[in-house]
Order: sequence, then C-alpha cells, then structure tokens
Amino acid sequence: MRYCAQRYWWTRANMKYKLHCFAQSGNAYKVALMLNLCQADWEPVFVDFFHEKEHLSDAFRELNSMGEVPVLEAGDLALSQTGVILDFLADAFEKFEGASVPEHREVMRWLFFDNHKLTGTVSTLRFLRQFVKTGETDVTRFLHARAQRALDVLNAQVLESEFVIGEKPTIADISLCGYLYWPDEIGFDWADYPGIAQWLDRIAALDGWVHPYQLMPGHPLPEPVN
Ligand SMILES: N[C@@H](CCC(=O)N[C@@H](CS)C(=O)NCC(=O)O)C(=O)O
Repeated sequence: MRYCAQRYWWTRANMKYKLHCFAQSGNAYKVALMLNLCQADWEPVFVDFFHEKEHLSDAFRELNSMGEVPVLEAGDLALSQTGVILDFLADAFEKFEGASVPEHREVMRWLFFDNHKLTGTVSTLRFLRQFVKTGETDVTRFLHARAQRALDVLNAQVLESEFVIGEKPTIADISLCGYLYWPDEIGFDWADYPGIAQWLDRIAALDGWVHPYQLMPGHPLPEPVN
C-alpha cells in the first residue's frame, strides 16, 4: 500500500503539465506561478482570448464547458477553476497546502474570498480600464469601491503576518496575488497599501517567481482590443 501511494504521488509530481493560458490572464498566472514555484515540468498552450475568442470555441469547450481560462491538462485530466487546480497541485507536490486541517480550511476560506471579492472585482476593473478602455464610468467607480474594500481586508491580513496564513506561503497567497503585479493596470497604487506592497515583495522573492508577462505567452498584445 505504502509503495503504491508513494508511486502515485511521485507520478503526479513528475508528470508533464500543459497550461492553457495567455499572458494577460491573472487567473492563468495563479496556476503558472504555482507550477513554477513547484519546479513542475510544464508548458504553456496559448489561448487567443482577445482576438479569436478561442475560449468560446467548441474545441476549448471540450476541455472546459465553462469556457474559461485557465485549464490545466494533467495526464488524462483537464482541470479548470483556479481554486481546484491550485488545491490539486498543492496535493500533488505537497507544497503550499497549509500545515494542518484547520490551516487548509483557512486556505480555502481565502481562496473563496479571492475568487469572489478580490479577483472577481479587480479582473473586471482591469479589463474595462486597460483593455476595453471605457474611461471612468459608473461601472468602474462601483468596481473600484468594491476592490478597495477587498484590498483593505487583504492589507490588514498581511500586516499581521508574513503571508496570508501565518509565516509560510500557501496557495492562498498564490491565488490572491494573481492580478496584483499590475497595480497601474487595475488602477491602484501600493503606496496606499503598505502591507500588500511588502507581501508582494515577499512572494516575488520566492525561488521560481516570474512576472506574469514573462511567464506566459501573448505579451504585448499585437493591437488594441475592441
Ligand atoms: N473562477 C475562474 C475564473 C476564470 C476566468 O474568469 N477566466 C477568464 C480569463 S482571465 C475567462 O476565461 N473569462 C471568460 C469569460 O468570462 O467569458 C477561475 O478561478 O478559474
């Protein structure tokens, strides 16, 4: 039994991963960063999101019926939803998962907060400001105020400890930082959030950290997005 279990984990940690992604996707960055920090054997598969809208194609929907990037191919699995993928990889590599069941529960709590309140807001805000270039509208003002509240929560948390869950990084940090290395593109200044500024530096100091625009294909965009 023990041998089988070890072999099973060895296989997962040593398999070749394919990540369907593009450079501007902070969601894809969460997974790409995790793979890099785990020194996984992985390759990016470019999804032309902006011009071909490839994520809506039949071929892509075969991989993910939700039509969302990223998708991680791991053997015969095609995994989607970053929270699920990060949890899968933490388990496979036995890294960044939290040291106990209560810690893992806390990790999950922050993953849900990130998906709903932080990434859910800043990703849309950035899309409107940086790519669609709507200018300031009622929608951007609403999203900015929501993002501010989520960033305040995160800032307070990382002033208390080195990382989101205590003194060691977990997939909660990897998820929450997904869009935050683009402060100018989302429209925030980390000088107003000293906890976040220092926490992002701590993540960037981890072995294997690479900026999203260097880690995934598709930057810069060839032409403006309509
Ligand atoms: N909750 C999803 C969000 C994924 C997501 O929204 N991805 C964007 C690209 S960054 C996307 O594919 N959006 C397509 C759409 O909204 O139609 C996750 O965590 O994976």
